[in-house]
Amino acid sequence: MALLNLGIVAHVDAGKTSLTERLLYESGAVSQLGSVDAGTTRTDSMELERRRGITIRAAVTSIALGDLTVNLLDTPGHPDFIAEVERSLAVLDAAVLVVSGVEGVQPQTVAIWRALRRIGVPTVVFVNKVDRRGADVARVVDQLRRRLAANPVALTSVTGQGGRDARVRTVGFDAEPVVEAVAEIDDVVATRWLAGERARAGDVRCAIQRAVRLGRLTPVACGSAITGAGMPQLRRLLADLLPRDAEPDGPLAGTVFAVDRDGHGRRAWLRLWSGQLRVRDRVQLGGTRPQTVTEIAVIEPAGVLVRPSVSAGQIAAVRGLPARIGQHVGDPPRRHGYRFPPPTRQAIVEPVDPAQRLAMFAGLAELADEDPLVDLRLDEQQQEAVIRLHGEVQKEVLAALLLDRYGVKVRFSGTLTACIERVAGAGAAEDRIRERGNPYLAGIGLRIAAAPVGHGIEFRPGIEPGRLPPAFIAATEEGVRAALRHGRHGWPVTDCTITMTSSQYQPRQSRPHQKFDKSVSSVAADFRNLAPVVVTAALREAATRVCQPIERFDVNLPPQAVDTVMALLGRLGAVVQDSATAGGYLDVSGTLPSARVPQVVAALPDLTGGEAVLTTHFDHYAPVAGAELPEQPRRGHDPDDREAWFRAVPR
Ligand SMILES: Nc1nc2c(ncn2[C@@H]2O[C@H](COP(=O)(O)OP(=O)(O)OP(=O)(O)O)[C@@H](O)[C@H]2O)c(=O)[nH]1
Ligand SMILES: [Mg+2]
Repeated sequence: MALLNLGIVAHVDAGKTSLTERLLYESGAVSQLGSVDAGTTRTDSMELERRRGITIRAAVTSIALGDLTVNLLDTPGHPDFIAEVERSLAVLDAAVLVVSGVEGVQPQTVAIWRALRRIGVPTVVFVNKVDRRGADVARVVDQLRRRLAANPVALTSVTGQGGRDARVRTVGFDAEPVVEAVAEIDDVVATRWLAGERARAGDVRCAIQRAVRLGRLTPVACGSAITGAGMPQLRRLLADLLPRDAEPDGPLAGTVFAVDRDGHGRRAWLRLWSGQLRVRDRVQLGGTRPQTVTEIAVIEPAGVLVRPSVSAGQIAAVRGLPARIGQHVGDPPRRHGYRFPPPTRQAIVEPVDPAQRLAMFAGLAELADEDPLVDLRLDEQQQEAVIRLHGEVQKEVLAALLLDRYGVKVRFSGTLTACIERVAGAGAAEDRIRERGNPYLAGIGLRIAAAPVGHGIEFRPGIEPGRLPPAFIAATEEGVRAALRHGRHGWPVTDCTITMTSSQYQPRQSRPHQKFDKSVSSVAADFRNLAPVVVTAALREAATRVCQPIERFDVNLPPQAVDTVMALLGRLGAVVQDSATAGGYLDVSGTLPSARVPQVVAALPDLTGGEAVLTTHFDHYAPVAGAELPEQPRRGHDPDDREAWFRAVPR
């Protein structure tokens, strides 16, 4: 049976969850149509999602469209949860980009569209809410062309839009405007078209299918998830136009895109690209030891069903693997990664009742394990938990999750700008066993060097294979990564390569009848604990620069406010790059440090009589120094005090 993993993506409130629910209902997967507003949809199943009517976590369901099984991934639209979308994109075969027929293309639509194109996900656009007052499908199609630079082809038409009776009709593949649009990008159709012959619907359909795969054409359908208008047409387009790959045979390969917990424990959600995974198979993930799969539940139109195995193309919830989001089994197909903007703010989380500190740490650690969005940085010495954030809603969600699940009430320190540290040059350091007060039975040499922006942290076990047991290499990497979470100035270090240049260990003592003796044999913890000391020394030589996030802003100013707002922007360190007048208003765009955005947002309503609209999004990191350095929420121990480190982490 052919399979399609289809993402439903869009800006917030476009109707993704309602559309998913409608597709489930129309295909018979649910017998009653759920509603977001009543908190009864299949995919918004978290208590908090139901209460707030927004999607927070991506959720998978499945429907049958004729001989095609479609797994639907309903994703969140709120920008605070963009990382969740990013993970879903990594496992999709195709996507439906939902755009509200009333609100039209939004900044978030643009961001998601760019990501889809960059990764090469075939996309169909669904213009939703044609039943709502103010809906204008033609305007949205025009926005797709102008703001997304898409090549849209409308395959449905609507009558009576803006009211409950809006009706959607199919536009045939052989209709004049469709053939004309396709002829522009397809030679087969163009040849007939130019010769004045009548186009064959089958040819046009195949041409669209090819063009969708290459991202050269975007089919557009419209309708309403609430009234059901346009659903038969959308279902047909999904079945007709999107790729259905034959199930590939081959070695086992899969990607973990979500982790959650149910009443029976932890589950890793895996999309299998090729091969087959069976219960009791032993699987290796990352550098860990092979683990045994204890249960497999496959997403099928009938539900999430416990099965003996999962095959290529399918999505399953797997138990037994300590998998983290983003990890791979085997060698998955290479996809061009796409990273959405990083979180640019951070806050300290504290229990309201100090006696709940341990319970809070345990809860946060579990949440961080399920959701890398909870970028938790535990400061063991100061017992603080710092969370990196995309926005305020994320705080609320985290607080509600901690309360609902773990009974811990928390509060946040004021939100601060989250900086990073970039490595300036190159540095190296080495610690050997029993030298310079090294209390660990481990010797490590490390070289650290700056890498291009966006490279991330790359660890290279540069020493000859076999020189050091793999478990010790893995422990060193763990220690290195942990150390890089706090650079010399306390911010996380990114974009560098760390190469292991030397190693020493004491082999396990294996005299007969003698028990393993930790005092004379190296253990993984020796490497995990020593690595940060060596990293810190190498970083001192390499030096790091603190960089702050800079946002791009666009603001639309009424004439009487131009002078005061421009003066304010100048004072706050904005760089104006462009300005143009339109309809008496001045459109200004440029860059501004993230840390200053709240001040602009707070001042604008008064300065402009509530008339200015400001939008901002992350642009880049730029070095910052001196008085401009944003406030640090916390300081760790002195990075150069080796003795303090050894005392804090005894062997
Ligand atoms: N009139 C009308 N309302 C709709 C339609 N689709 C969704 N809505 C309403 O729009 C609101 C948002 O719908 P959702 O389905 O939660 O939108 P979403 O895109 O999943 O939202 P997030 O997951 O929070 O990003 C709800 O109040 C829905 O009832 C539609 O076709 N017509
Ligand atoms: Mg939703």
